[in-house]
Amino acid sequence: MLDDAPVEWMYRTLFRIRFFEDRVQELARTNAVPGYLHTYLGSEAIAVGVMAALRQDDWITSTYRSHGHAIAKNVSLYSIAAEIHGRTTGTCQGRGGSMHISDFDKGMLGALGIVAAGPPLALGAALQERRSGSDRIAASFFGDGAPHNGVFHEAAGLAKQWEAPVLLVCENNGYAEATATDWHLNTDTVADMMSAYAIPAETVDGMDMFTVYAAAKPAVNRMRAGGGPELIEFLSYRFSGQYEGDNQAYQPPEEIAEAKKRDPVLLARERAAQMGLNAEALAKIEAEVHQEVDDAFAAAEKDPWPEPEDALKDVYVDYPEGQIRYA
Ligand SMILES: Cc1ncc(C[n+]2csc(CCOP(=O)(O)OP(=O)(O)O)c2C)c(N)n1
Ligand SMILES: [Mg+2]
Repeated sequence: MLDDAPVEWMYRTLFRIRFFEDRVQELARTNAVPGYLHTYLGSEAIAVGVMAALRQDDWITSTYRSHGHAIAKNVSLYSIAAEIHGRTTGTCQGRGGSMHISDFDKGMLGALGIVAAGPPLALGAALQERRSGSDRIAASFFGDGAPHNGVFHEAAGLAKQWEAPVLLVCENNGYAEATATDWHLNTDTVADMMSAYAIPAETVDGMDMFTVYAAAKPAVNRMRAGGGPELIEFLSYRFSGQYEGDNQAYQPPEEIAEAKKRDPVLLARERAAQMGLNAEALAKIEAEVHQEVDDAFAAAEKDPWPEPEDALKDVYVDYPEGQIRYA
């Protein structure tokens, strides 16, 4: 199953996410960007492995922890950096910020601040594609806290009723805010809940990007060939706090240290030679990605801020006279 993995893209993308998020943490520490910031450190392998299994024209939805998903969907680092900085060149012209990165041209339907807001949107996109005869599918990324919102269950139930090609990607990173997963889940896993909907589901390691890919690819293939929804729960660990500034007092230091032994970047570097990348090739990729991240932020930081009146733009659709259409 790994024979067709886009290996070089996966390494580049993994490093893009890690180096980008390292920079976001630095900026947060110096209060250099407005608004809340949630980093994806520790779960990078999930976005990389799933996106490697998807096509560019497939749809995804994301959460407030969205930078990694956007980067892996090939949204430009520059436009994400500019959005985080609130500049007019950002993906939402600086009006969304870190929690609202979207880029429809890249299939990124949106980062959403509301827990479990993504699955129903992905379901709508998947349903539309199936009804129109296209083989595009949709994937929704959400955390282990999402099943506590009723809309998650409505989306799962309807996805199965309609056999919509939606891949439910649960990122079980051990915590929902300050509550450990084994405290807040009634079942052992999120996958366990899916039997209620007859949705095929499995729980898989989310730290090794090739393991993620090997689980996601067959599910994607089944859905693309006409199959219905599936859920994959990937087990990772939240290296950072819930948000930047959270002191992580509730995460035992030894637990963090243990999880970091299987840091997705560490595992990827260990497997590089086996995947056909020697030390020199790997170092070159890492150096290039460092430069990309530097360039993206350097450019974004110089860009203009929106004007106050821009806040009212694009709130309502402004149809030209005589062109209102009701679908
Ligand atoms: C509907 C709703 N309820 C509560 C919140 C507040 N809230 C923000 S993040 C979060 C925890 C979500 O945890 P999880 O789904 O595990 O995602 P993670 O942050 O671990 O990626 C909560 C409860 C919210 N944003 N939306
Ligand atoms: Mg979580």
